[in-house]
Amino acid sequence: MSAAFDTSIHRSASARGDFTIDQHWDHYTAQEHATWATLYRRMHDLLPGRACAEFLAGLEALEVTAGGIPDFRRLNEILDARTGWQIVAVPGLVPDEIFFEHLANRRFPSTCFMRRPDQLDYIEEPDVFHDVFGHVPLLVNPIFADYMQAYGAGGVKAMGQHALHNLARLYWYTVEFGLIRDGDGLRIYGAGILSSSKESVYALESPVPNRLGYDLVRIMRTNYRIDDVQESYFVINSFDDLFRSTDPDFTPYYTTLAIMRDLKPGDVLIEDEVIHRGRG
Ligand code: HBI
Ligand code: FE
Repeated sequence: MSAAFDTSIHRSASARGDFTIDQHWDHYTAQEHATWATLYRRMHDLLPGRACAEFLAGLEALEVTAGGIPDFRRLNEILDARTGWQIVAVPGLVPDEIFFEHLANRRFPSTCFMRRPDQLDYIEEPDVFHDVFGHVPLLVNPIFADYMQAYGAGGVKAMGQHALHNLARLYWYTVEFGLIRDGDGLRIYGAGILSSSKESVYALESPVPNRLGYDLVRIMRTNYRIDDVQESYFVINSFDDLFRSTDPDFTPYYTTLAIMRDLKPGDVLIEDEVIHRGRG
């Protein structure tokens, strides 16, 4: 059954202007909860030594476990007390301006449908496992929480400056596929990696992809692939560094970017800080 014919209540269109729906937690089937448990256990086994400490602390604080799809109302009590963030349920991808507007107001739009059992390894759209397991734990971290809000505010602004394609790359290479230094090792913080068992091993351990130092403008020049593991990962030193890199007004960056050529996902430049040069 394709998404277009899926009549699940967790994918039902919103009657509200902000695209939010009710999670309808009581409507999850035993099979949907079991799919969560399978995905959770598989990922959880891989996390020690791979996921960053802040992510693991967030999972623990939220009491997100293998015990089934979490109830957003319960998560929201904890999130609200920690960082003032809220999860709002949405039926799927929402329009960019709606997405940014939520983030700018410390609301994370999370899908609430569960992927089918034949989609354990890969699903193109975000589902509740990707959104809740991958994204929500870091919203417990005060600095990352502020970064996400700043990103939303920046998104609203970028739309008015015709630079959304540039800013979307920042989201991709940080929030979705970011790596962070931990002493002399690397750890994962990107939700797209942390919700994929294959990419959680690949991003850190494969000799194939590039691992390059974080550089804001360089990232905003770089195309990304949505259909396979990444060819390049960018490594931040800390969430504080990441957050502070978004302090300046991006308007002059967008002006410069508009006359620079875009980079391919696998490109390595002489000015890049090369942590690992891929054999891709
Ligand atoms: N909607 N539900 C949802 N989740 C996203 O991650 C999302 C979206 N709409 C737009 C969007 N992302 C993009 O604009 C950003 O990734 C840049
Ligand atoms: Fe995501």
